[in-house]
Amino acid sequence: MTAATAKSTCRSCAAYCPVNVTLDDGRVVKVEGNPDAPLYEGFICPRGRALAAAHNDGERLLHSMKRMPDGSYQPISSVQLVEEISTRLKHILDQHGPRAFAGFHGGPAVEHQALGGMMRAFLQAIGSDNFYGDNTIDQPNNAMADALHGTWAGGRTRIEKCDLFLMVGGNPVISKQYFAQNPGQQLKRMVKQGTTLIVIDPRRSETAKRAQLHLQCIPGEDPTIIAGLVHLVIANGAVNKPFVELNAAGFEQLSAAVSAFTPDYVAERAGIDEADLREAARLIGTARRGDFGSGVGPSMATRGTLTSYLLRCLQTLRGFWAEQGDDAVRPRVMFPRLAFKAQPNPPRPAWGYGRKLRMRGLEDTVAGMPVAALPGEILTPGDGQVRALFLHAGAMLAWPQTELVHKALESLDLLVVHDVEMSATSRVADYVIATRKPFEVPYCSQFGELVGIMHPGYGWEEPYAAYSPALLDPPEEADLMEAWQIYYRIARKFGLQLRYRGALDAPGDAQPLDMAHEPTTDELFDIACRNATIPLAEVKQHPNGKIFDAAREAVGPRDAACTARLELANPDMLAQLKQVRAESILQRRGTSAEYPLLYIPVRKQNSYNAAYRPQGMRKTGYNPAYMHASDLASLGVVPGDMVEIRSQHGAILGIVDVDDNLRPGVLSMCHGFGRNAGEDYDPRRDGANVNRLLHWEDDFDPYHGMPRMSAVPIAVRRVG
Ligand SMILES: Nc1nc2c(c(=O)[nH]1)N[C@H]1C(S)=C(S)[C@@H](COP(=O)(O)OP(=O)(O)OC[C@H]3O[C@@H](n4cnc5c(=O)[nH]c(N)nc54)[C@H](O)[C@@H]3O)O[C@H]1N2
Ligand SMILES: Nc1nc2c(c(=O)[nH]1)N[C@H]1C(S)=C(S)[C@@H](COP(=O)(O)OP(=O)(O)OC[C@H]3O[C@@H](n4cnc5c(=O)[nH]c(N)nc54)[C@H](O)[C@@H]3O)O[C@H]1N2
Ligand code: SF4
Ligand SMILES: [Mo]
Repeated sequence: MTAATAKSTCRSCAAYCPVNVTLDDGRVVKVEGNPDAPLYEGFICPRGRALAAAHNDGERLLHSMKRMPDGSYQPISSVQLVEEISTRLKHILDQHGPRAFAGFHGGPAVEHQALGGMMRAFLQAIGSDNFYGDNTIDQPNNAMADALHGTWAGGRTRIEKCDLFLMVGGNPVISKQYFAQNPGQQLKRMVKQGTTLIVIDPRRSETAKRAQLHLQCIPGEDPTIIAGLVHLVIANGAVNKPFVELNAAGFEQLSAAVSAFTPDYVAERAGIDEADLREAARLIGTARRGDFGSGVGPSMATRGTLTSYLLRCLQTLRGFWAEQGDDAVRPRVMFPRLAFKAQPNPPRPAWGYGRKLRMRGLEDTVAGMPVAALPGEILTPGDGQVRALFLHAGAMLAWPQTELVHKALESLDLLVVHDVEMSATSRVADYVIATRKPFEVPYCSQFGELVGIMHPGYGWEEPYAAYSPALLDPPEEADLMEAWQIYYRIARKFGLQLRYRGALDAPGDAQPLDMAHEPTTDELFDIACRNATIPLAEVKQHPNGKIFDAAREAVGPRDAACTARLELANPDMLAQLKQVRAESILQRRGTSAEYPLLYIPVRKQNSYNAAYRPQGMRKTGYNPAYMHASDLASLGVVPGDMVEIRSQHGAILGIVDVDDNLRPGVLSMCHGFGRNAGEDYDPRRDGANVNRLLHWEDDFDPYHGMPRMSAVPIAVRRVG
């Protein structure tokens, strides 16, 4: 057989770049960008190219593994695995009831798109509400703020119509969160065409470098800065009064609440120039149309919901939402058609769903079940204790307070992890289910579209859709399962009838699955997409993906009967804002002579959270601890030196590097590195796990429970 090129899609992050895959004798030899695909301009990043190495990695798991009594792992056939897991789970459920089981839907869902639907179907069939996901250690602030403020039924403004874009604590050039299709080029073009880019970030990030104005703030001061901008926009007379009078409530209360956030107070507190703050307010106040985005920075530095809420209010004060007649952004393609209207969707409750969990009274929220409660729900005996967990995530390297997470996972009666390697998280599992690689499973853009409905940084502004079939079979000797299959196969053993549906379908719309003949992933896609605006069969005709003009929607007029209003004065948010203004800044920030620096997260091109890194991606096997040259000098260290980084909650060893784009006093380091609690790690080989510096109860959000994961006070000292 000779080499042939096939079309597919990279699923190594949620940008879903179309790729051309060169196959030789059923082996992936090369992965390149697909220049014939719309929107992406042939873009591919190093992690996409590394998919060839990822498919051929000799360390790949080809068989599922079972932990033996001595802690070692032995291969187990998938038939035997399903048998054993079913028996053990049945015993747990019979003894302790359905809530003893929890599922966690994390990063790998980007690759395995039928997983979420099947996990929900299984939970429903056994009667458990324990569906956990990443959102409450990521950006729950978006869903929370949308609920508290209300949303605009016309959607956001198309980027080419904006003469301003404000990015708060996000770095799309690297993360592809916002402008996901070739972000560097998109931003370059946008700025060239005259759109003003403002970035608020303690680091002069790759995105900030493209901005006209960069506010290089002290981490954790986003609520202060955004309140200051709201104040200035009001003081400058830049409120879009007709828009606000028609569409919003609470203007007077909001004005009063931000009045103490004067430019001098804000600039001093946030460590920025007052002139820059005023300039940002002027640009926001004079732009005719604009849009705002935010990333993990403000979300992780606590009070993320307040930051996002104030950003929504600022957008509303300026009327920066889609106008009647606009071409709607993110129209539904793989979901049922949605009418866009130039009117508000009213606020709705953001928290208080479901039952109270036993940890700090946390409960289900619009952003999902609080992950912050899960380690405690596992470790605390009594009714509601989680005893069996199926985990699709790199929890050991991605969840705060590593020691506690380790203790919790080790204490489970049954931990099942899906993986492609014996990762840090796999090494605490009872069973590791060996999983297929991306080109061995089909891809459908419905999941990406769903993520874009929940977070404005994802999905496609245009009515784009794509489907890629599985390109190759796993190696002959392999015995693998797709992530969703474990749920189906256990349900069959339990004699349960599963019902499957698309993520936006009503529960009553769920279709009974054939429990005698296992469906294929393609058949599950067919069910999930059966109400799509563009039939999946039509999408399949276009191997490069396609912009489907038939799915385009114009923003319609306001309903004559519409009385909904966007809320500018949510009492909880304004109470939090009052607290921000009243508090002792240093006490809240937590820096002191003992902990003089602040740790912040950063994302790099070559690593993706805790996700598997193929050989080609392991060049910098570790995660350097970046600091400004002036901080290195005052510590007496040079790049390559080893330091101890200590927070109030724990300490790690790191290898320092210089990054003069950082604000002095700030240290940045990627998460997703290091080894497990109790395992020795070499910071030059394995990197270090920054989650050891964090604690679930540190300055946590009272509703979704997310703790402080940025702006963490630390001390750094030289070792060795
Ligand atoms: N290559 C790559 N891409 C990824 C990922 C990856 O690991 N690698 N992860 C994916 C995931 S899971 C997500 S959620 C997205 C996240 O996407 P982004 O939110 O764009 O993530 P980051 O690149 O970490 O950007 C966060 C920025 O916030 C800044 N920051 C830190 N603290 C503060 C603060 O207190 N205030 C302000 N204003 N800024 C602050 C940091 O300096 C940084 O530039 O990226 C996704 N894409
Ligand atoms: N300190 C700190 N912690 C963070 C963050 C931070 O910025 N700082 N970011 C948070 C955010 S935003 C997020 S979204 C989470 C992400 O955290 P996770 O949801 O854990 O996501 P990943 O790290 O992408 O998960 C990858 C893990 O899944 C395994 N895996 C399982 N199945 C598969 C599969 O089929 N294919 C592949 N390739 N791998 C599989 C991989 O080996 C790896 O262990 O981390 C959060 N944690
Ligand atoms: S940005 Fe890179 S990792 Fe993400 S989908 Fe595109 S090629 Fe894959
Ligand atoms: Mo994330």
